[in-house]
Amino acid sequence: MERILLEYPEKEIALITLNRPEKLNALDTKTRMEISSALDEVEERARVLIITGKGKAFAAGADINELSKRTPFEYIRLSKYGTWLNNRIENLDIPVIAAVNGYALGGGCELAMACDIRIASERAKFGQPELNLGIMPGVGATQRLPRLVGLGMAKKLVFTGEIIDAHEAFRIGLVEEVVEHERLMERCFEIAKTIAGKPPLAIKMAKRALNATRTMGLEDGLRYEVALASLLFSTEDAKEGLRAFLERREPEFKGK
Ligand code: CO8
Repeated sequence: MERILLEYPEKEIALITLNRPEKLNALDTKTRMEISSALDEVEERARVLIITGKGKAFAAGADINELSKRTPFEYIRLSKYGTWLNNRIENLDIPVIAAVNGYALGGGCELAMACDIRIASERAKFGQPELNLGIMPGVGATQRLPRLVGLGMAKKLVFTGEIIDAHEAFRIGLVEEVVEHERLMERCFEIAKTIAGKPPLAIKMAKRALNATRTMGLEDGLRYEVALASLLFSTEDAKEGLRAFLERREPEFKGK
């Protein structure tokens, strides 16, 4: 891998670091392909994934240099591939935490939004500045941003290209927590460890049910929740969790 680092710093916790700091981790096709192949491994080996960026950016967007060389026809493939990759992250069987260490702009903000949880350093900055370049968001922002911050706020950010700081991102619901820059990774690992201690099948089913809110109405979503919850109830982990509570001991989950 040239554009990313893939590590397992803690048991069952994977860390992907976008590693092209000299270009503010701009997301070119090579980077996206490396993320994609890392995901195949991570989904097998880890219970939680953290994505962050090296240097002063999480990712400053799609690689403008690469974009500028593409024909409209070639753009379709880029846009579809970036969208596919963000969907793959969103639908990964394990939770994904974005540790937003700096600029998360354009495609970088879209990548953060595809993650399940966003924790921002006080140095993080967010925005969808595509319109300044005469283009528009192409890998998810028009759909994910309104779902997180509301349609009006999403329109304001996309139409103005305004760059907002981490506290404003927290205020509007774009990130779940803001922490001191030095504590960013510590806090993300803290959350990751808590999640990794939960029964993995329950996490998987709960993530599926929660993600279904994107595509299902309330009635269908509630039916889907009943189906998944009923399936989960038949697992060994469910029996173990309930029994351990009654026996006043810590449960030992096996992912079965
Ligand atoms: N693409 C390529 N290179 C970049 C990018 C980028 N998005 N952002 C920064 N860089 C490069 C700079 O060109 C520079 O390289 P070099 O040193 O070789 O000249 C290096 O990174 C450092 O950048 P700056 O000198 O500009 O750093 P500053 O601290 O002065 O500024 C900013 C930081 C404000 C973040 C500034 O770099 C900036 O505005 N970057 C562009 C942000 C942007 O417009 N992002 C949106 C890109 S478009 C997009 O994401 C569309 C998504 C949909 C695409 C669908 C197909 C995949």
